[in-house]
Amino acid sequence: MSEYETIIVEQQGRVGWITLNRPEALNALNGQVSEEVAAAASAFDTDDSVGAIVVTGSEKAFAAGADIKEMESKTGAEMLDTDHFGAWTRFAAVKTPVIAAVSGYALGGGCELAMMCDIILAADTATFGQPEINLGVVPGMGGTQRLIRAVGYYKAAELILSGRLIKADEAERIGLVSRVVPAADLLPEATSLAETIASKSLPSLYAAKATLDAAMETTLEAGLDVEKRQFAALFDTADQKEGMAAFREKRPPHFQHR
Ligand code: CO8
Repeated sequence: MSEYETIIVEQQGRVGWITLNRPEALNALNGQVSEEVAAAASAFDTDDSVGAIVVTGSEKAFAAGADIKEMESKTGAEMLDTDHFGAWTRFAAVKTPVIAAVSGYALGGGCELAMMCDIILAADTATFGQPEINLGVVPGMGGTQRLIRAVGYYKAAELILSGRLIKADEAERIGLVSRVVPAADLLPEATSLAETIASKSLPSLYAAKATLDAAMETTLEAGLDVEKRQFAALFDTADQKEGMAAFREKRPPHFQHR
C-alpha cells in the first residue's frame, strides 16, 4: 500500500496497522497525515477481512501534536476553511474498533488522535497532554470535549488550562489510558489485544462500538434505545446463531462475520 507517504499501512491477519511516520517532526499531524490516516482507516473499515485497527507512532512520539509550523501563519478563516477537521471526523467515525498504541509523546492533536480511538494502550514511557494553551490557542481536534468525557471536568480543566503534561501512570490513574505496559511490550500487547478483538463477530463489534459511541454522545434514554435496537438487530445475523449454538454445544464459535 505504497500510496501513503506519511504513514505505514499494513495488514497482519485480521488487524490493520497504521503507523505514523514523520520522524523528523515527531509525527506532527499536518494536512497530509490527517488525509492519509483517514483514508487508510476508511479503507480498512470497508474491508471485512479487518476486525480491528491499531494506530501507533514511534518509540519517541505517538504524535507531538498538530503541525505548528503548518498552522502558524494561518488566519481564523483559513483555519475554518482547512479541511483537516473533516479528515479527523471521518477517522473518528469508522465502525471498526481502533486501538491507539502510544509510546513517547502524545501531545495536543496527538493526545486528541489517541482519544478518537476506542482504547488507549500506553508504554510506560508515554507522555500525554494538551499544551495548546502555551501556544496561545486551545485544543482543536476534540480535546476539550473528549478529555472531559474521559477524565471528568475538573481533571480535564486542570490539564487544558495549565498545559501540564502527565506520564502514563497518571494517565492510567485518571482513566485516559486503559493499560500501561513496559515499552518493549507495547506492540506485542497491542497485537494480542487487537487479535482478540478481531476474532469476534464483525457485526457485534460494529454494534458494540455504535452503542459505546451513543453513550458518549447522547442521553441515557436515547443511548438505551440505541442499545436495544443494536442488540435486537444482531439476532438477524448468522454469527449470533453460531455464537449461541457454539455455547450450547460447548465448542468455540466459528464466526463468518455476517
Ligand atoms: N509541530 C511541528 N513540528 C514539531 C512539533 C509540532 N507539534 N513537535 C515537534 N516538532 C518538530 C520540532 O520543531 C523539531 O523539528 P526541527 O528539528 O526541524 O526543529 C523536531 O520535531 C524535534 O522536536 P524537538 O527538537 O522539539 O524535540 P525535543 O525532544 O526537544 O522536544 C517536545 C519534544 C517536548 C514534544 C517538543 O517537540 C514540543 O513541545 N512539541 C510541541 C508540542 C505541542 O505544543 N503540541 C501541540 C501542538 S498544537 C495542536 O496540537 C492543536 C491541535 C488542534 C489542531 C486542529 C487543526 C487541524
